[in-house]
Amino acid sequence: MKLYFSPGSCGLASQIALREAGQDFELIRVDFGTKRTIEGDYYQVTPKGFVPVLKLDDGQILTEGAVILQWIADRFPAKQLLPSLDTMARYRAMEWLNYVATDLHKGMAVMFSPLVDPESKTRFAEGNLASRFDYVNEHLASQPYLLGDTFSVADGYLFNVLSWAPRVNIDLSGYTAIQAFMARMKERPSVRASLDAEGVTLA
Ligand SMILES: N[C@@H](CCC(=O)N[C@@H](CS)C(=O)NCC(=O)O)C(=O)O
Repeated sequence: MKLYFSPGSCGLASQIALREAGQDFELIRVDFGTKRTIEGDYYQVTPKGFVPVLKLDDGQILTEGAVILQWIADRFPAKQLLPSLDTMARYRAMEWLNYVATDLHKGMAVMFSPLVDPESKTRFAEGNLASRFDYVNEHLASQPYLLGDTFSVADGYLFNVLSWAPRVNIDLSGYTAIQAFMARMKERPSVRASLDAEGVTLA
């Protein structure tokens, strides 16, 4: 398998999931500025031009982070990275994956956008994102991981997205359960190895 990524972006969650699944994979770095990799034009890999992309051993391309995470969990079920299909617990997991992908990931993306002025970003963080952080913080106050007592790929995605906060001047220090979650995640060998592989150091 090949995982196409760019350091510090949303491919980290897929890498964490592959490591949690105990899989070997090749990391291919995408230059966002040129949309090129060591292999050439990234648009030949995916016309979307986005990371993450997982290239499967049979050559098929899988896009959309939340879907890649589910593929990894379902492909390696012994690792129990998500509840089984056809259980209500699985739909709870999908609720979280969707929430992280849409409300959090794409919300945080606003904070990176060169199309949005700094004042609007501040208003957006206070008027939109803060309530999302409140919700996550309250949820994590009573359990160590999003789905309960054990890690799932949704946790890797949440960690990935929340780790961007200092880069966009969002202060999460007042959210004590989120802080504990981030510290817990940083202790996981999969997370450490993924950050190292990307050459990313978190504050
Ligand atoms: N819908 C996609 C969005 C992925 C996405 O937003 N990727 C960003 C990085 S976090 C990207 O590749 N941006 C390319 C660019 O900025 O040039 C998914 O959920 O996987």
